[in-house]
Amino acid sequence: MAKTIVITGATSGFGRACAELFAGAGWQLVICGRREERLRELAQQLGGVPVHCACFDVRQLAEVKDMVSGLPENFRAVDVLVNNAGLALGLSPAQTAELGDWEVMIDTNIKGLLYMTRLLLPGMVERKRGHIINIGSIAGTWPYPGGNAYGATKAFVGQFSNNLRCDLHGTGVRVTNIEPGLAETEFSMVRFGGDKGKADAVYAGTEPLTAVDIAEIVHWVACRPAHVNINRVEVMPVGQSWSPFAIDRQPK
Ligand code: NDP
Ligand code: 8X3
Repeated sequence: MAKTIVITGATSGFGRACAELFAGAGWQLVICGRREERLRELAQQLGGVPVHCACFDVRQLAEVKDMVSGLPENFRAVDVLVNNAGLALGLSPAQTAELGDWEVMIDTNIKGLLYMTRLLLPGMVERKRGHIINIGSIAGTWPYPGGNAYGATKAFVGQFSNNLRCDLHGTGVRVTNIEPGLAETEFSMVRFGGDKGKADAVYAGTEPLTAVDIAEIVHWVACRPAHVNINRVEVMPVGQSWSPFAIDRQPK
């Protein structure tokens, strides 16, 4: 029987690439996002495998509950949940950042991920199989100017993933945190409020990761033998590495 994967944020970027790759590998899919039109188009394009479209906002617990309780019978035994829906808003320093942006990032990247995980885990534990694959970020480990609340939400995702491993000890349920670096998707358009010039500048003159690069990692992680748990994967493009610490030098 085909395995079932639930992918949040399937309307774009990593999530969409995951949907295409897993569908090609014969999995049946629950594709999630707020933009219904995009979900419908994607479902049509995937063809061949059973696809259930779930249009909802991960920040709304009631909507997440409705989605889970409304899963069609043949999609209920979820094998893999990819907690991918997420975003960064703004790149301002903490002292001038919009509090509202911080709240949206916390509600989406942290609370949305918690809701999805908490509601789908009991079934996985009962079936003694399942896999939570979280999409964290290098920003959860490595600080950068303007990364403030975004990076902190991804640090949460990393430690929550580790703690899940402890709670799920002995259940057979696996947990992985994938931590990508610079990757070209709609991420920067969202971060800069639709400013294409600013978004393009993020990727100018370098070769970033692609959504397919990340989907291939998600697929590899999900397809390891049942006794193998990949705890975390940190991945950057070759053209991205670390810089020296910033030193504030004042005139004598
Ligand atoms: P995209 O902007 O291309 O995709 C983000 C997806 O998240 C969209 O499908 C969007 O769907 C969904 N989403 C956002 N908010 C909500 C919400 N409230 N409810 C439901 N779905 C939501 O970006 P990426 O593919 O790059 O991002 C995917 C994940 O990867 C994010 O968690 C991001 O933080 C992380 N990441 C990205 C990196 C990058 O450089 N691109 C690097 C490291 C991590 P819709 O708008 O239709 O709801
Ligand atoms: C996205 C990668 O470095 O822009 O999580 O924060 S970064």
